[in-house]
Amino acid sequence: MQILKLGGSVVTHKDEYMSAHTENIKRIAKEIAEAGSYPLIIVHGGGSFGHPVAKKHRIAEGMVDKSQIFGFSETHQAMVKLNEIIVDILLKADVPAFAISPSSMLYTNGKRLNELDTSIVKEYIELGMVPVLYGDAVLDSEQTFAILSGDQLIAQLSNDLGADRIIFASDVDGIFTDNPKLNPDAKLLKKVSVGNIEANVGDTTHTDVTGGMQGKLSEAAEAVKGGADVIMVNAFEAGRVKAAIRGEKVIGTFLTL
Ligand code: IP8
Repeated sequence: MQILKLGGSVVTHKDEYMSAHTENIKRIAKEIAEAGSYPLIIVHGGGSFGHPVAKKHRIAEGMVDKSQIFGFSETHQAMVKLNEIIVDILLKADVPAFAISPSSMLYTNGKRLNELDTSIVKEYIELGMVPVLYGDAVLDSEQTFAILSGDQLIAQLSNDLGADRIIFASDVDGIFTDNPKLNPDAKLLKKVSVGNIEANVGDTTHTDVTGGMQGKLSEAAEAVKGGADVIMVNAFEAGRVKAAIRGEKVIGTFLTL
């Protein structure tokens, strides 16, 4: 079983409020269909849908004021809208996608997922479907509500369901020796041990309420420790998502123990 994370920078125009990157989503959907490698779970990030809304209403900090409940709902709605666009495109591309809303099946405890009932996800997989989940605004037992990142969800799904491979698709080739957006001499690292990650991936945290790339790496480390192969690829380069799903040689960074 594989899990594909479609980062917010891949499925949305990050600098345009609530603007889906339909062109990218269509190409990637086609690559997924062509790869034809199932079982597969897709998890997508929030990008310019979930993050700006969550930030405006300070949802990640939990409930401090009752008026935030509208913002909590709006954050979830933003994610539902993005999820609908993605699932519609996947279905048109012949990927048997099925939308699953994380906030309807789980809650966090102090921003962390502790127990996750994966039986529903498992049943959809057994039916031959591709569950499509996402980072979401969720109930939290300590702070009333919280933002669950798609990456945290992936780490837990991977460990509970025994995923063989996780593919993190983003807008960068992987992890570099220096920030590639500032230093043209920065070199891509083909392998990085999760024990000594000092990521140089550029600043992706400007609107991310869930910690950007650093947050992603610490969640990915959990999945690596759980036994999954983890690879980071650039989804803006045609063919890389398809090759990664097929387990072929591809430009990217492998995370190891
Ligand atoms: O982009 C966060 O998911 P992420 C989703 O995977 C929301 O961190 C609701 C901001």
